[in-house]
Amino acid sequence: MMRKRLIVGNWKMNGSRESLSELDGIAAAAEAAPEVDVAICPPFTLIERAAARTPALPIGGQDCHAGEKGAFTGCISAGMLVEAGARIVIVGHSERRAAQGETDAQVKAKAEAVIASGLTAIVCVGETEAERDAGEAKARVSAQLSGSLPVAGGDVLVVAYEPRWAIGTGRTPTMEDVGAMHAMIRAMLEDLLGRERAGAVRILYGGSMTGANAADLLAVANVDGGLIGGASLTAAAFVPIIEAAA
Ligand code: 3PY
Repeated sequence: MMRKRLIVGNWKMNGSRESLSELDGIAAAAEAAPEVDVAICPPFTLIERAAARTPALPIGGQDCHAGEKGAFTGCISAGMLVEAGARIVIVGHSERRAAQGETDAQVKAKAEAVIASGLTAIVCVGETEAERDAGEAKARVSAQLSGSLPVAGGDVLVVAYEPRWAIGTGRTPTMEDVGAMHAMIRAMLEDLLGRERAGAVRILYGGSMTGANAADLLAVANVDGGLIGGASLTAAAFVPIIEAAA
C-alpha cells in the first residue's frame, strides 16, 4: 500500500511566541509539497497561537494525559488539545519514558485517549544504547510495540522508531539497521492489527534526522517519514527535510 510521507517536527521544550515566525516558511514549504504531510508539535503554550497563525499546517501536542479531566495537576487531556487546535499528539517519546518513567501501558492508554478524541497518535518506540550493544534492540522494540499500541489502528495511528542513543546526539544507525528495524515493525503491525489496518500505519524514523541525511533515511524501505527534533526548530533547517521527502 502506498503511504503518504509524514514529516513531523518535535520542538520539545523550545520555542517562544517570537519563534512562531518560523512556521511561515515551514507552512509555505508544506504547501509547495502537497505529496507530503507536514506537522509541528510545539510546547503546549504555543499550540493555539501556532494553529491560528498557519491554519493549513497541522499542529500537535508532545504528550497528553490518558484521562478526560480530573485532579491531575499539571496535566493536559487530549480533549484540551483538540480545543487548542491540535490535530496530532506524540505519546511515549523516549525522553518521557526515561525522565517521567512512562510505561508501555500508560503510553497505550494515552494513545487510546488521543484516538478517541479524534486526533492522530504518534506512538514512539526505541532501544537504548546498552540494549543495542547487548543484541536486544529488536526484542525491546517489539515488547514496546505490543505493550504500547492502541487497539484502534489505521491512518489515525503512526509509529515512530527512535533509537534513544541517536536522539539529539548527531549519531544515526546504519541504513541497514534502520531498514531491519522498520521491516520488523511493519511485520509486527501486520500481526497485531491485521494486514489492511497495518498497511495504513506510517512508520517514522526519528533521531538526528537532518537535511543532510533525510534523503538517505527516507529511501530505506518502510521508512514513511521522520520525527525531527533540533532540525525542526527553524525553517532553514526543516524545509530541506520536507523537500527531501517530496
Ligand atoms: C530527535 O530527533 O531528537 C527526536 O527526539 C525527535 O523526536
